[in-house]
Amino acid sequence: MIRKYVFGNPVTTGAVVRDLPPESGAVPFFALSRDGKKVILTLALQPDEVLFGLGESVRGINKRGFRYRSWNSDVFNHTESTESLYASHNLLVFFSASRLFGVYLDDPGLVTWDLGYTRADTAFITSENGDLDLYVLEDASLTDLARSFRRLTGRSYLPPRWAFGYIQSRWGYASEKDILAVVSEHRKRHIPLDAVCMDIDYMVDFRNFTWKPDAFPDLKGFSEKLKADHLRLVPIIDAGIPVAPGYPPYDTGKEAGLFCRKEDGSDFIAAVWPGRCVFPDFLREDARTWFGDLYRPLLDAGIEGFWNDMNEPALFYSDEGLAEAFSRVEELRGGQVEYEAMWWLKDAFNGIANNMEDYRRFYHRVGDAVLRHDRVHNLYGACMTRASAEGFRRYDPSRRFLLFSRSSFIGAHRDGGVWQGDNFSWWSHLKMALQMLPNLNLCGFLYSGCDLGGFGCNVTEDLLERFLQLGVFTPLMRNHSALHTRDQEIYRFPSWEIMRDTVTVRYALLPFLYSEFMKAALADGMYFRPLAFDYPEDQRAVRTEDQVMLGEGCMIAPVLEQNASGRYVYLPEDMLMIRFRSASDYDLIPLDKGDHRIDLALNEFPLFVKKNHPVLLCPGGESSETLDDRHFTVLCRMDRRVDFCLYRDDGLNPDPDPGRGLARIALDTSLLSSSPIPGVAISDVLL
Ligand code: MIG
Repeated sequence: MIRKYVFGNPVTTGAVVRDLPPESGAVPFFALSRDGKKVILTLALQPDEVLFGLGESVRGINKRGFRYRSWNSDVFNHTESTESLYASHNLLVFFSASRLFGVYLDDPGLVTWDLGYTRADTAFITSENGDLDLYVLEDASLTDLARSFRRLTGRSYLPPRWAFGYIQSRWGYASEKDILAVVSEHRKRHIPLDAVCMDIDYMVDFRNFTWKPDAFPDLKGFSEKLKADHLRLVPIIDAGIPVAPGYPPYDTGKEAGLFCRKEDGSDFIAAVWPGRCVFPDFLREDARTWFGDLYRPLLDAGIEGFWNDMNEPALFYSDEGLAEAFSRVEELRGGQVEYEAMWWLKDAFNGIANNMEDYRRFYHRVGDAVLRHDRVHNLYGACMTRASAEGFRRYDPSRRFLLFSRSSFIGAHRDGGVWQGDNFSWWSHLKMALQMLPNLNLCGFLYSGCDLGGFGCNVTEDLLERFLQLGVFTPLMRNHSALHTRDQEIYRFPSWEIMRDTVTVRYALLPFLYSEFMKAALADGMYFRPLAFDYPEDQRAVRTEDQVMLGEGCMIAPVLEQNASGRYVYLPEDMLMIRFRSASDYDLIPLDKGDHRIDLALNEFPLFVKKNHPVLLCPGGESSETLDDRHFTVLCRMDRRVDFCLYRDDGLNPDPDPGRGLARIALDTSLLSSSPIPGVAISDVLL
């Protein structure tokens, strides 16, 4: 059951696709109060209550015990104390022995989630705007609730199948030559690879939709040449458009009046990579259409995938902010800079980026309404994603394009995936990435993954290897790193072979993982889930923070610690452990329900599988297009006949029929008699 309550005068965000009549009675579960225009929902938490949701946010899978703020932020430096990340996903599910319900705030402004922070036993949820649609969801199970929420907000984005291949990225690849070197190092060593990202260095002066003519003299020819080798280019696009008369996107956008404006009607200007920029008013349909069509030259050059960046929007500084900082400094010039003035001086420039004052300086025009940006801040990136997706659909409605964005809001899960933003080469960020994934899925973002190896800071070999072991299972499997950090491509390291072997596991599993993903997406389900969804009665499982369910029958439990030679794993039921070293080298070990210490050398990582749920391995390949997805080795711990459906399609059809494309596989218990491992069937299947 879903109930909707309307407060004030909400902005239409497009997050919800079902039109529900608003209720007139009191909101269940919560006490409601107001502070000025703020709406505050208060709830006494049950002692055993566990909270899931908030998609991209720091800390545990269970969100209880911290304060989070929905306010999309460019936070390269995030830590456990960071209240806002790049995205805002305002769904929270309350789960305890006595109740199960979810609350969703369709509110694009600042929302604070005080979940046991001010008082350990109380949740306070505050909408700063006070204008919102509030939804309360009740269902019999967590799984049902997640599905109801997806039906409310729409089906998840479907990426093309090649987007499940390994992607190499680095800020700094600046030419065909750089990219070819990356490609040839992978191909030469048989490290599978499907795509290479192009970061801002491919552009002329960081201007969107341009590319350096010297570095990419024939982009179309280049992309075709790569495609012949089953490789794709994935360029970045930023939100800002440089103020540069003569640069067509500026001229055409200016002419049509499509940029965000200040109160006085002039364009809002702030610096980002290309220098002083204007910002497309993505909330407007005409601006989205205009922007979506700007991708055409790149699409014409054969590009089939993009990543959208800086769309919180990130602002280095505004004209006003810069002027203010200088005037503060001027005031102090020549005087004594003592204790307090010193901090003041420092902060004059420190606080200049992504400044709240700047977010209050500009406006969006939607229909007749003029909305100050801070009221709708969290919608900006989502509307950019929508602009791109609509542009791709207009360009070629017959195929899927790869698209992943840094900033997002629920609703954008229909149009694209997300990467988890700038992380660091930290073990703690490896764990954080794992913990975010089930909550991102709950909020609809199935196609996601983190910067494997870490974006900022210098990675070490063991950390990259452990990141890749997580990445084997994340839909987006991309190694990405920042300019000036240590080189992070697999081939840079003496132990590249074990990393390559890890990537081969991804390719052996690719048809199976793709199938699990598509089945989840098409049925409004989740690819990653907290264990609580499968084992709601099991208190250990409900509170497990370092293991995650995958697809219908699997569970992952990556090594998250430096120098570990293994880890403890909790099995909520009897499972089969597949301990991988490579696509062709793995152990099959049936394990009983309970606690296990698992040895996992640096090159080993496990996949746990429920009984009577098969895992399919194909012989692999070096790209998603060349792998052999007809011959499989099927692995299954079983105690009855098993019927399984593998979902397959051309990987491009934008509107697949979930009922078709299912290859049926039947496993009979007679297979067990010939197996070297008691209770585990190992069978070759030809589809
Ligand atoms: O201010 O394009 O998150 O992935 O490499 C940094 C350069 C801008 C931030 C993205 C990151 C990308 C980087 N960008």
